[in-house]
This record gives sequence, C-alpha cells and structure tokens, in this order.
Amino acid sequence: MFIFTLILALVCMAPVLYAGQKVALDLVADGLTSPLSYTALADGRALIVDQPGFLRLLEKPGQLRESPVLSLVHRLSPLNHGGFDERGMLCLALHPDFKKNRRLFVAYTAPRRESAPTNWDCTLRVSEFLLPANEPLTIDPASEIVRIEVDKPYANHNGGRIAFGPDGYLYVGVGDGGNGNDDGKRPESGNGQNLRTLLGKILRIDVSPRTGHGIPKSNPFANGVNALPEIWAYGIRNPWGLSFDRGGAHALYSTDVGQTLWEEVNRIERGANYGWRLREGAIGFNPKMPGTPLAQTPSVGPSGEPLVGPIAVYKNRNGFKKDPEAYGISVTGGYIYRGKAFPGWVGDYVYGDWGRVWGVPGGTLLLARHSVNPKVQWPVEAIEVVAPAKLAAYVIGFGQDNEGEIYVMTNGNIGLTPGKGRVWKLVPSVIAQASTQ
Ligand SMILES: [Ca+2]
Repeated sequence: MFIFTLILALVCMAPVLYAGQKVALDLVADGLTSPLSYTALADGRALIVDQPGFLRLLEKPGQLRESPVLSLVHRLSPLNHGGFDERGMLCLALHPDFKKNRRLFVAYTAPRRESAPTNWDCTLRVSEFLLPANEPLTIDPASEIVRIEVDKPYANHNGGRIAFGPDGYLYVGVGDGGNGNDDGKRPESGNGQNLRTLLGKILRIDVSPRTGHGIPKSNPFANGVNALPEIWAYGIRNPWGLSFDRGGAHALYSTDVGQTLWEEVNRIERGANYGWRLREGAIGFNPKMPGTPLAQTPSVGPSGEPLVGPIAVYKNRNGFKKDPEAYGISVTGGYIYRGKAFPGWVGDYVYGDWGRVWGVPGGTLLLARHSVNPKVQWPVEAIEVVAPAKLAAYVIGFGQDNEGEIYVMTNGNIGLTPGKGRVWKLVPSVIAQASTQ
C-alpha cells in the first residue's frame, strides 16, 4: 500500500501554483485526533469538536483542558478508527443568545434508526445541549434534546456543518447520502434533486420549540406541498463547509465537495437549486461517466427552475492530474475574511482542500478573491504556507475567533489516530518569522 501510494504521489505531484499569498501557521492546539470545528467563546477560550466524540476546551493557545467538556463516544455510530471515516462528532454551533441561555448545538452521526432500511448506515443527528456557566465547563449528556435526524444510506457524505443565521434559525448542511455519483440506495437515485428527501440539501429549522424543530414560515417549501418543509436550498452533494459572513450582507456560504472534476463554493440563497447531480461545478454531470462532462450543460432543474452556479470553482486533481491549478481532491469550507491580520483579504473567502493525493497528508490553503460583478466567478489562488515549511497534513476544517481571524484544523493521518490532530492560527509570515528570532 505504501509503495502504491508513493508511486501515486510521484505521478500526481505537479507543483501547486502560488500567486503570492503567504502565511505562517501558529500551532494553538496539539494532541487531538481529528478536530473538525473551532468555536470561540466570548472570553477568548474556544470549544473544539474532535471527531471521535469529544468536545474539548482550549483554555488558551497551547493549553487544551485534559477532560472533555462533553463526550458523545457512546452515542455515535460505530467508527472506523484505523482507516478513513467521515462519521463521528462533526460540528458545534452556539445559540445566538448563548451568553444568556447557554444553549449549544452539536451535529454527529448516530446509529441507524429502527425505522430506516436495514442496509442503511447511520443517522445524521443535530442535538441541543446545555452548557452550565459554572467552572469547570461541563455538559451533562442527559441534557440532550434531539432537534433533527436524517437517515443516511452510506457512511460518507454526511454534511453535518451547522450554523445560525442572522435570522436566528439553524442551518444544517446534509450530504447526498453517499457512496458516489449520488446513487443513494433508492429506486429513484439522485437525492440532490429529490425534494422528498432531506439528503443533498441545506436545511433551515426553528429551534425555539421545546423539542424537535419548527418550520420557519419563510422557508421556500414551508407548506410541505411536493417538498419537505425544512429545505432551504437543494442540489447539493456534500456541503463540507457552511458559514455566514460576519460582515457585509451576512450571506451564507457553503462549499460542495465534487465527484471527479470540479470543487465548488456556493453562496446559498433561499429556494435555489445548486445543480447536483445534473451538474458538477459549472458543467453537466453524467453519473454513468463521471469523468466525462455532458456535451450540453443543463440549465434548469426538474421543474424548469434555473440551476444556480457556484461563485468559485477549482479543478479536482483526480480529473486534472498534472494541472497546477488542480489544488486537490476534496474542498474544505472556511469563512469570508473580516479580520485585521490580512488587510488584503477582507471580503475574500478563506478555505482549503483536504489533500492533493489520497493517502498522502498534504492539504492546500485557498483564497477565493471576491468579485464585485455577480456574473464573474471569484478567482481562486493557493496560499503558500511558509512556516512550518510544509503543510504535511490533511486540511479538515476551519474556524474563526472573535476578531475574525482564521484557524485551520488538520489531521496528520488519513485515519482517526490519537495525537495526529492539530489546530493552527493563520498569521502573517513576517510576524511569525520575527517572533521566532
Ligand atoms: Ca453545484
């Protein structure tokens, strides 16, 4: 396997094209397994979701509290610790009134529900917990209130990124159910375009009821006629990234992991169809021949509605092996930059790609430069990491602090190996070099 991987690496390693942006990475947390989300508290501490089922408290840079704030190890679906796995504890979001009500929300994969077909894999679950204010911060798992559950046919493409909007509603990204090409284990495969399933969608729910969830009246299919009322947007493959812009128009941005040829960033609008699996990126997709785009790009969905294209795309290395602008094989979503450390990035989308070659830890940081003209796609460029000398890890998530500065989460191993997970803060390369002298 190692030899095979090595050969793959040598064959595929065309140099990445760097347009000039450089960063240094300050290590702020070490000793994790697979950190997937970073959420700042008002006092400057941060809550980090570690995929095997732990919510950890970062007291300050370099100081991770040993005992977890919350353990969901015994509520997760079984995980494949030795190999690659997209299941586990996935994301955290604080209620908009968290400072007063201490309510927080966690997305994770739970065991398959009794009501799901026996050959399905697991359940994507979003639950609420209460974080009492007294120290040491600890969550009683018994405070769990299940808000929404989505049955999953396969182990991959869970989505599971969640975020509260400025409207106070909770947005939940749900993948197409997995395997590949949106085959979905359903007679009518193609979950992304099927409004009768929550798979392959961005959902919007009201978490003010005592249990479960309510449907905001302004949801596009709120009446539930011919579509499930939780749906906010559709035509999605695997939304591994979901964040609201903390400035500007507070728009919602999501990345969608591609199948073979294109990785994409979407600005998510009410009721819009983002194309999967009629399209991948901005081209027509043929599920029977994923490497060969359709001769004609579809422009409308099943009801004649227009398909909404991504705001930014880049090539997937599986389909464009020697292209220096094929930055990797799976997009990892981040944030619109509103911080101070990188004045030239304000309004741009900072994100990354998981890795350039399957099995070789080596992700890439990316910047999509905002385009003022809505008809012009945002140009994408790779950000060069100058310290450490190389990013020898998979890029698995991004976070943001109270000042709008960006954090990247990495896993040095393809599997869930304790000690391989790290959290880094993006800092200007000149400052990092000066501070080490
Ligand atoms: Ca799309």
